[in-house]
Amino acid sequence: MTGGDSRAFTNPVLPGFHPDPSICRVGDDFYLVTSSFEYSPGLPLFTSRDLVSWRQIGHCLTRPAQLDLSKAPSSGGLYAPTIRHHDGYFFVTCTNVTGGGHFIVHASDPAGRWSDPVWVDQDGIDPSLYFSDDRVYFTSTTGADPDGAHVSLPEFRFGVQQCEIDPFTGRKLTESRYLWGGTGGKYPEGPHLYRRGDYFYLLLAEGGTEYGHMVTVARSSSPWGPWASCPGNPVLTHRSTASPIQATGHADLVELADGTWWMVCLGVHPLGQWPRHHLGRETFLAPVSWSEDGWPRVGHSGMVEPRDIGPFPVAGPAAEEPTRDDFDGGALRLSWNELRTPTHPRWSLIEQPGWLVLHGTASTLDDMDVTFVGRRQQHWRCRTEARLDLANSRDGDEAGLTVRMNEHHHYEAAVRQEDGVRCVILRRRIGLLSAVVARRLVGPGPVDLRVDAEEDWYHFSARAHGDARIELGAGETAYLSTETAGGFTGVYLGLYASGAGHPRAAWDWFDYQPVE
Ligand code: 6LW
Repeated sequence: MTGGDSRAFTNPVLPGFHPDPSICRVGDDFYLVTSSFEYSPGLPLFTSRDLVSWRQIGHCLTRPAQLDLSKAPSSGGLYAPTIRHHDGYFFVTCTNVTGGGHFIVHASDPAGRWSDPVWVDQDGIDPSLYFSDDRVYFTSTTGADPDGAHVSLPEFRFGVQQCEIDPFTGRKLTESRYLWGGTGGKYPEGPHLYRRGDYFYLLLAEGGTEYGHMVTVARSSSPWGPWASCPGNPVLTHRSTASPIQATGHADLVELADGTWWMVCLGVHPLGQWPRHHLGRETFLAPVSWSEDGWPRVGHSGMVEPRDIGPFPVAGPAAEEPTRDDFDGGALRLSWNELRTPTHPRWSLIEQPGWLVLHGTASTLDDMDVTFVGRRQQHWRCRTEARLDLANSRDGDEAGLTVRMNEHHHYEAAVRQEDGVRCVILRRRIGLLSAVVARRLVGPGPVDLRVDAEEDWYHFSARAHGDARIELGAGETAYLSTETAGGFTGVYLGLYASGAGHPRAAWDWFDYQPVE
């Protein structure tokens, strides 16, 4: 169906942990943001001209004044954002569920400096903005306090609430009013308001972000309702289907210059008969058509296709970044993240030019404030390798290459010193079980640490300069999956350092190579 068409594309359009996509269009350019939880910088920002090839141009939250993740456990921090453009400004609204609740930032150049946040006094998660000619509507869920705990007032109803707002100050211009509760699925969330013709449309996710996820829609002639539910609801769901794509939901719509509409949504592509996924929730693209009586229809049958035909010829993989990062520039590539917001710098690219130097502390990968720099795993099959020089180490010092889902679920190949002896080790942490399952002596000098990932396994190996490769062993991907580890994120491949001796781990290069 898609062969030979230059507009053919493959889903997901943004692979790896990129959930809750939100999109806007400015002229011929599209902009997209996704959630980032406990990772910083916060809210990765992408651009595209074809809706399929996305290039990261920055993050919305890069400064401590904008982002406090110090209290964010895994899957705390930044939940679902919304991006909109109005009158020369980009606006992004989001919720820091463990650091202040809803906020709005703005920028005239999305790749440049974003403002400090202004805070919005409305409960719930998943804020959205709708700009009409003279009013700005701020829409979110209701039913969760800013710390993420559900409120249990007797009169309480889960659903969507809205107020009018000044997006530059965050000041509410009206009281918040309850709008709609969806069609009865659990967790009505991810609301977005749009206008098409005579109607306002309220798009919603329901059913929870797991396998019962769905997208529903209602419409009204007023942004305040009353809301008529679409007779075809849910307009998108993959629940109880044999599709390789599952758990689709949390969507946003964009109207093209020609008046056609497209949807971005999250979804997963699970493995196995008892399904599991470890790459996180990814961003998918689907066409939207409108019925004669003015209701949206998603895809070709209310589903997202693994392959489809986009609106434009697809630019191709030219935008992909090179495989090897030599750490030669003055700044980390945009694909790198830290964990949370360390109070003092933990890494440097200038201390030893051409190397990424990590300064470890006594905190380990089991702790919230470990020294860590990592990137998303975006392909089931990939080879990740990095060259480590851990010089002048003391007993208990360790640095390595980790496959991390959260503090309780991670595997790592590392160089570690114990009793005056240097070893390469493989450790696996799964829940409360933690074990070093391989330990081999290694001499002084740099060591290349490698992870070969395939659908079901991670294979770990190491090689010291001039020596034969040491096979360290393997770990199941299943134990790092969302179904085992829980949470809203996906696996990262990261470099870390830890040890009471405050080790200095210098990394010469890092390779990430998808494998066909
Ligand atoms: C997000 C909610 C959801 O805030 O998961 O799937 C939550 N949808 O809308 C975290 O990503």
